[in-house]
Amino acid sequence: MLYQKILNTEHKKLAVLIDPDKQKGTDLPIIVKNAEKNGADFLLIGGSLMFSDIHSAINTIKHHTDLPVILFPGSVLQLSEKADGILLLSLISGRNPEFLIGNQVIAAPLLKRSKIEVISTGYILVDGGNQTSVEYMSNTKPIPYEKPEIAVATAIAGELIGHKLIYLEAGSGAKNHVSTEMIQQVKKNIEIPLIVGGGIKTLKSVEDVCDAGADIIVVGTAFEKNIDLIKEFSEKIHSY
Ligand code: 1GP
Repeated sequence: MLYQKILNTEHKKLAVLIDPDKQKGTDLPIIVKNAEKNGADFLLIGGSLMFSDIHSAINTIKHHTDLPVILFPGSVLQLSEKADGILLLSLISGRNPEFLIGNQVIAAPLLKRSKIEVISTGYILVDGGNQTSVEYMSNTKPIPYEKPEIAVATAIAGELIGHKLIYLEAGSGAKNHVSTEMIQQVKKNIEIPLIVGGGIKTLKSVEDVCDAGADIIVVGTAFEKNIDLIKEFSEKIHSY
């Protein structure tokens, strides 16, 4: 079971986010091989909007690595039975019914008949200082950066509803990652694993989010710019 194997909170984990629109051609094998070699724990694949074909991107990934591939879908068009698992996201910080339950209903028949492991995830979008694609595409308002109490209440609600993970997200390419204050307070108030992503660009920010209590750290943009950071970030995360 992916959930038990990969998402247990005994050790912190690094997830590399692959956006097939950005990591394509020869870049895709390079980043996935680098991720495996340097100790990344799993790959997330997805994006708010996708022009590329997700199935062929997963084929390429699987050809070059044994790392688990977990869908992180921006829409139902990003479902693929070739993946090992899916973060079935419910955008619980928002009030858009399509992203709370509508798309999940559309996806349910395919998920039911497939062998993909489904990991129910309470997805919480937080303002990271700039408007991100996820904010625009989901038509939801992020939680204000300096309102950790709203994130805490949202995360508790997510856990009580039955989600297996909470994902605190500043959005891909965010100017600022979620504050350490917010991460700490959310972590203190939930039992389920906490994923943090969006705007994590430096070793110092990796250290800060780890110290604050993130169990899984997701990085995409920084690795697109400098692939050598995978090794650095992975070593830091696994030193905990
Ligand atoms: C986005 O949390 C992920 O959903 C990763 O964000 O691209 O900013 O690293 P970055």
